Amino acid sequence: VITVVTGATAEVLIGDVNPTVMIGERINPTGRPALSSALTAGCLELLLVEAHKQVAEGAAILDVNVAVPGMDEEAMMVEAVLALQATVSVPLCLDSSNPKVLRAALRVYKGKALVNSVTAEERSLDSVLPMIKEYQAAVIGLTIGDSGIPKTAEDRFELANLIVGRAAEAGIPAEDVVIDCLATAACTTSQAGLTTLEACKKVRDELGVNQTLGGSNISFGVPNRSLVNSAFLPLAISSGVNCPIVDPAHARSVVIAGDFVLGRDPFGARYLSDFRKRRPPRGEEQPSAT
Ligand code: THG
Repeated sequence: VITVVTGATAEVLIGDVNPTVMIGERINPTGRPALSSALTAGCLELLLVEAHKQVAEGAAILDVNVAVPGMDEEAMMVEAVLALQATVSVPLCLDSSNPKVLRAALRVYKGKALVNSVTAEERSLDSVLPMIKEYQAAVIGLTIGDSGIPKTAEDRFELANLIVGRAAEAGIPAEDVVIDCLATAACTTSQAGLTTLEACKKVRDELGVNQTLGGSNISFGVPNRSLVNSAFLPLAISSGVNCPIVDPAHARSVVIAGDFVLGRDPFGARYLSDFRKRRPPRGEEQPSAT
């Protein structure tokens, strides 16, 4: 199954035989006071800087979340989408829990967006799926039901199945639904990572749809987060996640090496070209530690 999303000019294909697609997570004010105050002041400069940096680091899609408590999220989202699409060609992943904000973003979006997200709750399915159909977009389906995130992999799978089924009834094909089995902090439940990975495998094997995950959620609350994220990411990829939401500066090398060993990079062509691009010019190598 191939999911196609497009930006102002670029087209991105998500699928198991394609290289892993990184969705850049950094346009998100949560935990980032500098970005929050810039957005509050109506200044989009920092947001555009983050966009360009992430694209340079290999993000193929950019997640856009501009929810700052007390601010008009709808107006901010529209401004952000217009400014981003005027300067970057990559597709955007429109990230809001408010369907009104998502609709306003879709109205001004150029291309086929990835909408983040719909849940398995009736209220969400009823408001989000019709607009996905209307705007011919793709959508991320979170495995959250009426009683929250299920504790077992089986129950998360059932919610994924329900979302894909309800999307079909609304006229949305399975390739336009990207499931998110939800990574949660490993420090709160030690089985959290395993439960998520098990759910991902079941969704891949039984539904065959494409999958995303918040790759940095696993490490909330522990030191050296990027190390923990780097350990989790290849496991998620080998369990069926083919478009994780990540910080590309940290995830890029892991994703490229991971794709190489998982046979998604014939002859290691991408691995080698990335290595050559990043290698310092002759004579400027760092002395090795040994
Ligand atoms: N699934 C889907 N969408 C999502 C998530 C998900 N969107 C939001 C989030 N989860 C994924 N994005 C982030 C963005 C940032 C961080 C984690 C996940 C993060 N930020 C640092 C912090 O909060 O401490 C700050 C980063 C910095 O300052 O550099 O960890 O699961 N579909």
